Amino acid sequence: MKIVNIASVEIESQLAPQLICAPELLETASLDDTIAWVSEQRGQFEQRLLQVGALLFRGFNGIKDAATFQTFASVFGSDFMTYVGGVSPRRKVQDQVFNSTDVPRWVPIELHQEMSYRRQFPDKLAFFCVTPPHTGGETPIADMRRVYQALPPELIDRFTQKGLRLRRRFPLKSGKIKLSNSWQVTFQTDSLEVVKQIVENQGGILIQTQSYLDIENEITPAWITHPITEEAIWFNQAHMLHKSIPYYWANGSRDWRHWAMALLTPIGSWIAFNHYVYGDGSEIAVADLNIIRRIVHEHQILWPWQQGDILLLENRIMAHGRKPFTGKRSILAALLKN
Ligand SMILES: O=C(O)CCC(=O)C(=O)O
Ligand SMILES: [Fe+2]
Repeated sequence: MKIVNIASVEIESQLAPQLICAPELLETASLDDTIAWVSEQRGQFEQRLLQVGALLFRGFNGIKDAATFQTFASVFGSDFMTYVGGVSPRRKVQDQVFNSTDVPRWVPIELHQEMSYRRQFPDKLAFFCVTPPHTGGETPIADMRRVYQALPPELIDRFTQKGLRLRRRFPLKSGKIKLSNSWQVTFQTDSLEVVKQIVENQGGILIQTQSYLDIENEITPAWITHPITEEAIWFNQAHMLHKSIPYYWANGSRDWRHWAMALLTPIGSWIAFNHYVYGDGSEIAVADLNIIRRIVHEHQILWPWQQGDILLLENRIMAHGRKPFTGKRSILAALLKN
């Protein structure tokens, strides 16, 4: 088949996500032809990804399910990453493909870079829209290089000096009320010995008490320098994985469930939590977290999903989240190493 140069591909916006519409001959092409074309252009796509942080592939009709999406995603990475130790509830739907974070539709997911609470995180993410939501349900994105530039320097200093740590608590025995993933699901094992090994290999600490499994993740920096472009990037999830988040959602919300959640937080966050502290164990000021939340919010970009869309993100540069939605919504995800 004829390979079309990327220069002739329609590019509709200079802003992220940069829309890559399939050339006409690819609209009815087979999977093999689609993959051949994308592979041919990979170098140029990668270059753009470093500039804008997000590409949105539209009209690539050869990609129609989890299996074909996995093949597409594999063009952009040397390997896939597992999700062992991740905080989101997600199920595997294909060897290397998961569903996107499975939390109730009224819960907003704050913008974040995937697994930035770990020293090992994916370089890229790919999302595939199987079923778009009826209303809402966008995957907002924000350029975290710009967020870094916009943050007050004194706040950056406070975070830089101590570094950060994610504290996690799991009930030892999962009760009837499921607040979050159990430790068995999170670490994909039934053995506490294996969990201990995983945590300690990553430089974290595991403490087992009578009722709980308390984990302190390894210390991570608040921001990083991009290994290729050398730009500074705000890179942590303290504004999201923190006991103050339900109050932030409730503030100004007309959804009673956000209020209910805030009211239940004192009990819920005793039983299970994901909570960032500074590297030395001291608490982060909520006022600082609210500044970060506001600045991330100011930088978010929204666009509506269409069925068949594939979003490719540079995971260091571009944060992503999820807006509450109505209707059925099915988005698949793959985590990639460069
Ligand atoms: O459902 C989405 O749009 C993205 C949710 C998310 O943060 C994830 O799956 O990593
Ligand atoms: Fe995510």
